[in-house]
Amino acid sequence: MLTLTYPSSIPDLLPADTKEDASAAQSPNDEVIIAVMGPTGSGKSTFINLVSGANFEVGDDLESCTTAVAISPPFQLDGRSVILVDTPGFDDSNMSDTDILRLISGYLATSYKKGRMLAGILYFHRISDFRMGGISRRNFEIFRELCGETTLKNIIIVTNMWAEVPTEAGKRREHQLETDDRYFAPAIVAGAKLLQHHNTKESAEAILTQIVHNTPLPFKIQQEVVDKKKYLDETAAVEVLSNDAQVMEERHKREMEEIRRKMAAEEWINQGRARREKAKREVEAEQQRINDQGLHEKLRKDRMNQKVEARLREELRKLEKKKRKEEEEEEVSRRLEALEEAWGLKLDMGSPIAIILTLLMVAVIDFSSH
Ligand SMILES: Nc1nc2c(ncn2[C@@H]2O[C@H](COP(=O)(O)OP(=O)(O)OP(=O)(O)O)[C@@H](O)[C@H]2O)c(=O)[nH]1
Ligand SMILES: [Mg+2]
Repeated sequence: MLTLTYPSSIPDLLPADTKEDASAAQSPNDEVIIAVMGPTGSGKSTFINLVSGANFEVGDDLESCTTAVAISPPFQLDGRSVILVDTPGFDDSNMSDTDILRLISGYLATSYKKGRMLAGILYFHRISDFRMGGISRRNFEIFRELCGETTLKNIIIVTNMWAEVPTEAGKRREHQLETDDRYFAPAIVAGAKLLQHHNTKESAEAILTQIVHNTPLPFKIQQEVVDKKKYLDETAAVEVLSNDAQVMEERHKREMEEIRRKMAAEEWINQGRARREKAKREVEAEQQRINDQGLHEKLRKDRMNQKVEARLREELRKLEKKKRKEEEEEEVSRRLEALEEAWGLKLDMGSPIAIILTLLMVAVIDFSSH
């Protein structure tokens, strides 16, 4: 028995002509190769062990079991030498679906490159599953993209675990799977078969008999990767997966964007607040400066005004004094003239009598002006 394990990077680098192909040693060209695929825990390894005598590990708990592509020993069936290829199931508890697809497509691509074509694929589905939910449907969708349309006649959808469900309920589910467009109906219409497996060797052989004489056809992923030299990431099967991954990535991106936007908005608000506060402080400082300056100016002006006023007042006082003196002098000379006239005198202004009279008159004038 040969077990092939493909590092996850190999199919990424497909077209697979650069990697050593372990599958080349698997069987002579006349051997019929049939791959067994389906969700984890659907009974693939159990089926292969039962019919081929292989001893693949079978899961007995909730953990996924098969983690690599594994080839059964050849066994005889209906005159043909048959080998079965066990594959890890999607929804593995330890590996991502992308890694599983890498393993499977890595095997399919390299064996196809070596001229080993599959006679068909068995796709396992537990009839005991009372629902074929989104994940099961998506798994089958990936499988469909891996196979392509034209090879569906080489596909058998195997329902098993019939003992786990009341017969009538099982039949109702089988009918629904067969006829409902959300499930297997489109694939069946396109040529796939739906067969029951009852966990016996005879039942397993009856299923394989339906496929061993098929004309091997290249599956879509083999054509994409080998013939069209596409990278695995560009294949339709990966697209189904990457749609999920894309949705998650986009959601993640949106959330990150939202966080970034909020942070930027907060930063902007904080910066704005800081700018406003700074501007406010500057305005206040400027205001203060202007006020201080105004006060100084006012004080300066006040001081200046006071000085001017004092000077003006002094000037005025001097003028008034001068005017008063002139008026007094005028009055004195007017009165002296009146006296001269009254007394018929002609006073010499420098004479003692004139001085005495003048002083007297000044005193009188002063007295009367007060
Ligand atoms: N009742 C019943 N149990 C089965 C049948 N086939 C498998 N089982 C049980 O289902 C469990 C899982 O079986 P496996 O053969 O390991 O399933 P698998 O599809 O190879 O799982 P992975 O390797 O994880 O992908 C085991 O406990 C089996 O004993 C069946 O036809 N009927
Ligand atoms: Mg297994």
